[in-house]
Amino acid sequence: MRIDVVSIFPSYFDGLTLSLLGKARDSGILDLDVHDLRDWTSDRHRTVDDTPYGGGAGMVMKPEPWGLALDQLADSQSGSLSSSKGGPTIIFPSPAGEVFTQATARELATREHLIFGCGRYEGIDERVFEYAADLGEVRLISLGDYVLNGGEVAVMAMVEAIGRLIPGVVGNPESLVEESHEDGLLEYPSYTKPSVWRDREVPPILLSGNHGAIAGWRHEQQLERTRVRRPDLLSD
Ligand code: 6GU
Repeated sequence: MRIDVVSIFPSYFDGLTLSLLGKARDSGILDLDVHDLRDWTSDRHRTVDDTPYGGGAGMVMKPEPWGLALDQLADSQSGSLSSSKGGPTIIFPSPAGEVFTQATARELATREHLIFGCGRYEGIDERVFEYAADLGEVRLISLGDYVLNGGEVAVMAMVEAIGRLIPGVVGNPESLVEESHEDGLLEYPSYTKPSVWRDREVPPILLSGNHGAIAGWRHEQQLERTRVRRPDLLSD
């Protein structure tokens, strides 16, 4: 999979390349490139924003650097197993977008080429989204119902969630299956040695060696936790 990220703060993403995903990059499974939007400006001040037409607070990101960035990055790998409409999947993180879930991550992990465009200021000139729709499939995606200063932190979360689902990125595929949200339920509680710690015992069933009973208990724990903490997950 190829992932391009465009941002005016590319160094935000240094951390991504350190972790789990660093290995995927080294092994060639994931080709992750972070780009500085200002590389597609041509004025002396490398300007990426301007005042909004119609007035109002804040600044809006100018369309020209985004147009050049998308032209170059969408071209750099066209064809093959990309979005449903051909071309890359172009994702703009936005609190006004669809909410990102594990299902979104699973869907995007099957794509050949993702481009993330991180907006700052009050947003990006609306025509950029229309233009991007001619190059690939455009998705506006939110991390949740709260406001961040820009898309960078959201994109880091999305790239990590997507990247770890690419076959070969997480060492043991079973560790993917038994996680919160993979089966629509929260994860069951885990314990390790010692069996008694500060007068607290590990649930005896886990020491029983009865694997069927343990699986049943874990599933009950998942249901109960989900009922208490996230009843919204059970209601549909
Ligand atoms: Cl994707 N961007 C911004 N700026 N704020 C957010 C968000 C994204 N998701 C939740 N809040």
